[in-house]
Amino acid sequence: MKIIEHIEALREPFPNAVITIGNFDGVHIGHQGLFHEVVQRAEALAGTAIAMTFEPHPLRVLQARRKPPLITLYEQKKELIGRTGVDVLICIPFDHAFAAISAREFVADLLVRRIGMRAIVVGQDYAFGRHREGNIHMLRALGRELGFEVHVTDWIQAASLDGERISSTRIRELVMAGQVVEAGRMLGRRYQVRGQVVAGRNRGGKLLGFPTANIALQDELCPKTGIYAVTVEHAGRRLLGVANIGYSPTFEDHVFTVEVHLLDFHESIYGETIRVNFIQRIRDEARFESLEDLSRQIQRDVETARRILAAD
Ligand code: RBF
Ligand code: MG
Repeated sequence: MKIIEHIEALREPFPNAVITIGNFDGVHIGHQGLFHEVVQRAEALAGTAIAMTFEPHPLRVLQARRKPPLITLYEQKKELIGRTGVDVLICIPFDHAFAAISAREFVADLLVRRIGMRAIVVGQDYAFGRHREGNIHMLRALGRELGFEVHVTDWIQAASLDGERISSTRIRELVMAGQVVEAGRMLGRRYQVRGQVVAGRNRGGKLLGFPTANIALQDELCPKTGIYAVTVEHAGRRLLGVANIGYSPTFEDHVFTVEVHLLDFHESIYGETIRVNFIQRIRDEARFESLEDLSRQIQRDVETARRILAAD
């Protein structure tokens, strides 16, 4: 997939461009359906499948106070869109100047003249341009005038799960409630966070017999506090682990940490970036009367995690 991150890099139109446009936070199964349709329509035209997105998220620029935590940061979003078969990802640097462009200019100048759009695939509630003044009705009128097809799909609605509508908002709620299995079904993959392994208090190994890799999260959306069975991706390897998210209430310092005890792993990975996939929540954090009690519970968590991960 070719990635274009500056409008100036759009030198000439793409052959028979089929486009979809959105924020695609989470790249969930509804978004994936949309990309699939774009790829198929582009193939039918021997054309180019294009996804357009914005960075930073427009709400961050326009309504800095309303700031839902992103499910997928840009780096992960690029990787996920890259796997859908789309040929080109155009990421528009979003700022107030871009937000001020009229709906008509956005379509006529950017999409049609510069990108070469022949067809657009959008969801039913699609709105675009200054003050979201452009809607499906206007898009269809522009399509007749400027010569492109408009395909309104209900992928997002169609891709419901047990009758529940899939949305980025719902996925955020599920992750924040610790319901990582349900979130994963809507994402079409496990919920993942990334971060660097940093020095912790050096307590887990010495006091409890369970050393942990403490993670400085890059991601904004962190699952509810508690213990989870996880898989960890590190340098192309897939490791198994059990994660603890929270304040370790057995101790007095009450520092929020995200840490993973890796199973059957004895290397030092300080400073390296790992990816943690949440498979299943095991329990809430608890306060223990003694270190021995906590240690015994962690041993049970390790066994529970092994069972969950073996079945996964
Ligand atoms: N600390 C607690 O105070 N309560 C817990 O219930 C608890 N559960 C844990 C479960 C696992 C699987 C792991 C790896 C750690 C857990 N911890 C818990 C955190 C532990 O106190 C911490 O790793 C050490 O104190 C090192 O910072
Ligand atoms: Mg640690």
